[in-house]
Amino acid sequence: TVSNADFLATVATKSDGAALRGDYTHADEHYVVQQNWAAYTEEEHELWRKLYQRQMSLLPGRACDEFIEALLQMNAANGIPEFEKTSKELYAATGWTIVAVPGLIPELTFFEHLANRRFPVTVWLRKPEEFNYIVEPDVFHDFFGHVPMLFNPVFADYMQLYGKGGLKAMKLGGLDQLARLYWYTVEFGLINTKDGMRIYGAGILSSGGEVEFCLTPGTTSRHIHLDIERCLNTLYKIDSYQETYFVIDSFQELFDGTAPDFKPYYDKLKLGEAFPANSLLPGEVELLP
Ligand code: HBI
Ligand code: FE
Repeated sequence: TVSNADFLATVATKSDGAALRGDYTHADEHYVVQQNWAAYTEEEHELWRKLYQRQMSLLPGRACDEFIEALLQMNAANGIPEFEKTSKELYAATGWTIVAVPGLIPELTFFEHLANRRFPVTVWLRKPEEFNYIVEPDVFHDFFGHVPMLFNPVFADYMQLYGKGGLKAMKLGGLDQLARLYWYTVEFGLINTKDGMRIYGAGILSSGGEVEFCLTPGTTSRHIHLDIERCLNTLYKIDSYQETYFVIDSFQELFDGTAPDFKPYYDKLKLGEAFPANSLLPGEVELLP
């Protein structure tokens, strides 16, 4: 099995929109397109159903309740969903909407969407041979992995704050640091619950292998409590399962930690070396020994 961290790698590297998979010719100035739902083939709907079923068989007891409950309400098991329908329900729940995009979009545009409570969802679906591994985010990763969490009001506010923070980080030269926070929370985040540790990160939730791996005790991967400055300063792996998972106690903690101005962090961290992806610092506790 290959980690689905691989496909997220392109998020960090291909931000100029060049040579990306997907049809960018009909995109507007915000990189928004029509989903063109009628154009999906029956084979694609069938592939979606298989992806959905495989993932769903893994999620009970591993994904957080907020994710599973929202996903079930979205009624997305029967084929590639119509964005418009879920977008209306999402708007009613948290004021977010879904916009269709051709694939990866430039960072500035991505942050502008988030800052305005719009989540960009890629329209195309992976090929059957990419069932376990795909290089770029597709509709399954974006819709199945990301959209359910946007039904949670606190997480939804965090995502908007992240978008606003991205726009600020671009001006302050803090993008490398801030991107690590997205990676370790939105994509690969874990949360402590009364029932045990659970997943809320979309990169894990849309991946076959890492759902099981990330909650397995005794692996070489670290599970440490989220400290924002530590996270901003931690490198990540794009070609393997994560070597560090940052764990939160609540989504409120995530929101509160992100509310302060990050400029002092950027100014300080720019002067030093980032921590390797597999570091355990003095005083840090492994939460899943
Ligand atoms: N575009 N469609 C899409 N999806 C993303 O997740 C995305 C993107 N463009 C840029 C980008 N992410 C990032 O650089 C953010 O991580 C920080
Ligand atoms: Fe993603």
